[in-house]
Amino acid sequence: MQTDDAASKILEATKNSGLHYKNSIPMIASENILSPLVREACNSDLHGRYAEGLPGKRYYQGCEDFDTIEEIGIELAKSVFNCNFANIQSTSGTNSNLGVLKALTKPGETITAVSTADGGHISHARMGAVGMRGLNLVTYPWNEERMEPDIDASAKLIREIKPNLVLFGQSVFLFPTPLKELSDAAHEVGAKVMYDGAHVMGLIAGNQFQNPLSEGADVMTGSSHKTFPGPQGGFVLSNSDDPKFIKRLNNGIFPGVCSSYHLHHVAGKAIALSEFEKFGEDYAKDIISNAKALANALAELGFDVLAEERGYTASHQVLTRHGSVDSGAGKEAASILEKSGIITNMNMLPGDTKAMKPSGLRLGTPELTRVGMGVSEMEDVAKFFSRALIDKENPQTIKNDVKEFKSNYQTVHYCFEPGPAYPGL
Ligand code: DSN
Repeated sequence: MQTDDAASKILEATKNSGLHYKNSIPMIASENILSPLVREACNSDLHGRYAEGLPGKRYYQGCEDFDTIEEIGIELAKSVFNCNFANIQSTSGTNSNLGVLKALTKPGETITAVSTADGGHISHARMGAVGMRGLNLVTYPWNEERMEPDIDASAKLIREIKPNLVLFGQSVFLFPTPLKELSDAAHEVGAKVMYDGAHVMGLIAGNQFQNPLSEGADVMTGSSHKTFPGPQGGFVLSNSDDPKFIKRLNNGIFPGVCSSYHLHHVAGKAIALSEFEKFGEDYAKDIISNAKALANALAELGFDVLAEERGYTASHQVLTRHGSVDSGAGKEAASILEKSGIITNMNMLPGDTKAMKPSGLRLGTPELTRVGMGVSEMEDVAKFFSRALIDKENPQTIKNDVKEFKSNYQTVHYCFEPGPAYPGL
């Protein structure tokens, strides 16, 4: 292949990145891999095309076939998420959040959300989308034992400050949000309720976590590429039958925060939705049973796993603490694990105040589940953790063993045509 230096380096690094994941144990809770059919849609000619507006009401010619794709995708999203309205255009979870903030708030209004220190997403923060919309942010009192907003104190807060929008959902997300109780308080003061399900979209669609739209959320946003295993992108969903509200949501996305959106990813999302209809419930169940098995195995080996009293987790995530708060021990652990072939991320846990020196790790099971690992493999994974972090074995020896172990898990499952998980590598 004829390339210049830069292109060669980029292609080589791209291949190496793929090989890194292929030969590792990937446990970033927000990541996943594509099925062969979704990958085909994402690699199609659609990647360079434009379509602004909604199906049948476009600003460009040439959209007839794409209209078919988006119409099918919308119907599938409504069916998979059991709701009346779906917009599948947004290009990420944050982009969905920005669109909804544009639709439902005005600068200077007040929003309540989970603080980033307690696991809230960056787009819920002043430094992110909430700040960009010029909103006053008030964060919920947090129950550290239960790893959720303190129900009584948060309901009291909502009744006192009367926010315009009440936002729930986190990036560190072990347990369902007590939504019914808190939505009642929000609706009493005339606030709309928004639930950011980015991390748990697949668990919700698979009926294994909570059903925010029937527990009081007026709108749910989320990513299409975490526990919901599609291409990178977002969703905006609602059960409202108010056409004005729906129009505001659609307008929040276009022309609010997207002009063109990523048509190839919309096609990929639509295929992922159709695969999820058939395989999603099993996938969601397996992700959660793997997370529970991993948490139990790590705890038995002596790791400090959070939320023991609640059974450690009811989601795709497990949290472990590796030293005292703000010690940076989580960062150190993530680095040792990566040298040992295990990809994780450091994370702030209750008490930590420094994002770059946290004491914790956040571990996710979506990708391991997708390549066919089950409960017994979670015990194998926990043993690799123990060798790296407790026994302090030579990381390279562990990395070689991880590569051999992972060579047995190279097929993507829960899709129409199981195929190579890391194709072309
Ligand atoms: N920051 C991402 C995560 O890993 O949770 C979500 O956007």
